[in-house]
Amino acid sequence: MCQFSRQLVLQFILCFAFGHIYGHQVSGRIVGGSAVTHKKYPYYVRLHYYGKFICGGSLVRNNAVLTAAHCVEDLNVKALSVHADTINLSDTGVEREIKYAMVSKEYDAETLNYDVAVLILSSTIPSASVIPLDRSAVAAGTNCLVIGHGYTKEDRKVLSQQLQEIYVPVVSRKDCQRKYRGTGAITQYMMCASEPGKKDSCPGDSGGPMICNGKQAGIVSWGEGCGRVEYPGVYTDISKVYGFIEYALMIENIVFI
Ligand code: 4AZ
Repeated sequence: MCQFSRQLVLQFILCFAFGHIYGHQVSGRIVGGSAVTHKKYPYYVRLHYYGKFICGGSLVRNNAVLTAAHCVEDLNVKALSVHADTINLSDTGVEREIKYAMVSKEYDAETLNYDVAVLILSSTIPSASVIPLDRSAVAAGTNCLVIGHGYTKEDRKVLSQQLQEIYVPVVSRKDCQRKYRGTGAITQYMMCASEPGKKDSCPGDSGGPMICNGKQAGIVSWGEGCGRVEYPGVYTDISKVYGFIEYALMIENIVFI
């Protein structure tokens, strides 16, 4: 849903042209992981809603966070906050509010196609460390890092107090489509990864980064259960939504006169 605001008239127009801008109002512990005991992933952020942890995210600029669209859809942007520089849920770390959130018009809440959002922070985090994005698709079999505070099992009982990390191999899109019973559920904007029955992402990890060869290649998005043998975790493929991210970060630099 697009929002009117005097200074944001141009953004409003661009909103129709490209995506949705959530201004003043908008709307998955890792399974088989190990605890992160020092701050080695300084680009990881937590997303909170009315003070409560909801999702992960990553700093792609010192004032911009990449997360999943399903983490922010229909939320009140004013009630969202980002917590950086912390690896324990009980630590506030560096906190920022959200100026606005951008979701592409391509995003489909039913299928989770194009599950990506860019959040512009109320002010910069000067000490921020950002993660570079991967413009090219990652080869099947590549071992990728996934981090998050999500559930440790699909029973959704316990969130990880301490940030967790896993390495999971990328599954080819074709194999993943087959595993999801050829329903067309796995689109060209998605990529899959898991160590079947052992390592996977889970609710609460959503929005968080998947890092392959030092670059962010995916965003935790969805999956059938967590850590199942038959179903890999599904991630937004950054190489396929790169244009949207670049555009969202670019219009943030436009000066309105
Ligand atoms: C979720 O609902 C979710 N096993 C995230 C990741 C996975 C499943 C569900 C992958 O946010």
